[in-house]
Amino acid sequence: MSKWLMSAAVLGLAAACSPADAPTPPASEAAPVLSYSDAFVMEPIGSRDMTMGGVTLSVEGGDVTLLSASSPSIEAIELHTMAMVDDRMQMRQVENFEIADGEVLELKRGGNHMMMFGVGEGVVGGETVDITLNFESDGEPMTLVVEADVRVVGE
Ligand SMILES: [Cu+2]
Repeated sequence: MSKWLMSAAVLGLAAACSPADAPTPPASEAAPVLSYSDAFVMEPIGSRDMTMGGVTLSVEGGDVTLLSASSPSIEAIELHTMAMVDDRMQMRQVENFEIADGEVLELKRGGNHMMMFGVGEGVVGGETVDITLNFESDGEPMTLVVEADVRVVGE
């Protein structure tokens, strides 16, 4: 059998398993409900334009994946983990955080967190910052806008 024929056979197999044959979920199926608390951004120290922030997220009614975050006051937000590597705390960027139905994801100081770059001058203690969190659930995009309090280190 030639290579061309083989790939045609493979394509034929894939077509037989197309999503059109899969049962579609009932239209009444509700999307998961997201809620949050403790949303915060640390005021950058000194003249730095880099900081971190956190939020406690919970979900009911389905699994969700936190994909990204953005804010009009901040140029870029990354999702970071923190872990001990050779007796030293190290931060690492991750693609996403998964939250299972009924579970809670805590983004906080000293643990999983949001790393923020290009933080605007308006991000000062006592102010609030809107952060848009982008999720995916069962292939559908979801967003949640949280109002984060700007906190000052040591307060
Ligand atoms: Cu970080």
